[in-house]
Amino acid sequence: MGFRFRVPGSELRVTGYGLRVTSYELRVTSYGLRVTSYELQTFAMITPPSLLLLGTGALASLFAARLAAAGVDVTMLGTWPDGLAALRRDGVRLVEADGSQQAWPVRVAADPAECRGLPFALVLVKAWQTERAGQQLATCLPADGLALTLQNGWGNREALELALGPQRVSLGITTLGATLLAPGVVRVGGQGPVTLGQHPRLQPLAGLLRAAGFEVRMAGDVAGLAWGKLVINAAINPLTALLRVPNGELLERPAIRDMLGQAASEAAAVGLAQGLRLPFDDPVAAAEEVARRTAANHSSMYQDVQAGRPTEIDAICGAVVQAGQRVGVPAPVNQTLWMLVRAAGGEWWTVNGER
Ligand code: KPL
Repeated sequence: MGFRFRVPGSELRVTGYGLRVTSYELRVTSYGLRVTSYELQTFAMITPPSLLLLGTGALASLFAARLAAAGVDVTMLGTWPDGLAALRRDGVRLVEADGSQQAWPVRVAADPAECRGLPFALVLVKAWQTERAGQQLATCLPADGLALTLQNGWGNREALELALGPQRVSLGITTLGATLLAPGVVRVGGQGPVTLGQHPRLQPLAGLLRAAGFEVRMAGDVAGLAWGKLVINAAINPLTALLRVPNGELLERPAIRDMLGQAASEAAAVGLAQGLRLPFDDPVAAAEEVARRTAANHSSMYQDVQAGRPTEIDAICGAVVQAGQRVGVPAPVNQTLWMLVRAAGGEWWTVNGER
């Protein structure tokens, strides 16, 4: 006499494939119950794509949330204890512009050794942390891996290339805005595309970003685009940090709107003098457009000053002034903003980079 049992849940998983027992037959014999036949089925296992994200700040949290929501296995590598603890405990929480919110679990790491083998890394740490990010990636990014920097400021790609080599680094920009409301909790602060430079290893990562709902554009001349983003940041970030106002407020005050324009024009002139092709003809209109599109957002520099953190002013207005000196284009408004933000931000280093 035999009984047939259906056992849909019995699965053995080996990398990439699984083996499932779909049914088996039991017989009662004089020795007791015996399995006399069974049916096996193989199946391909779908492992979710994985991504390493360096940083736990506003933009890093925004990218982590959108990617995790799209089913990407996100690991966030950071150094901020409060941020790491909140992300580990509650996941990353995204607050949409309409106030709706949702949290997604993410993996959290403080040690790059825990992140070995992840093929793609998105670098979203502050510009003054890039050198350390490069060292961390040097210990965990595979030889055929790729790190994409979407950071603010000038010089991030070069700092990463020093640690990883040019084949493992690609550059992109975004004018997306995001505000960190609490550790691990981020509010969307304005829409904007993610523009990526061409790189032979980039397509899978670009695909993940698209799947997560980002508007991804590819560009031939990403250095010009990155300087274009620098123009926007030089115009918006220091003024919002000094006046402690959201981006859109800069357009409401005529004297400040004028200064925003001067900072943008100077930065653009320095870029052009270096032979870069900017993504706009009118830098003032471009900076004002971003301030309008991200009107409610607190710029990253305003958030830094408010939290008493070092700012990215050296890599933004500082980079404009220094490049201007090399090509003989003065940038007095950027020079003033550079010094004022250093003073207002309580930066603990001096003008010469000495403590
Ligand atoms: O990049 C930004 C920043 O805050 O750093 C902008 C685009 C100005 C959005 O706030």
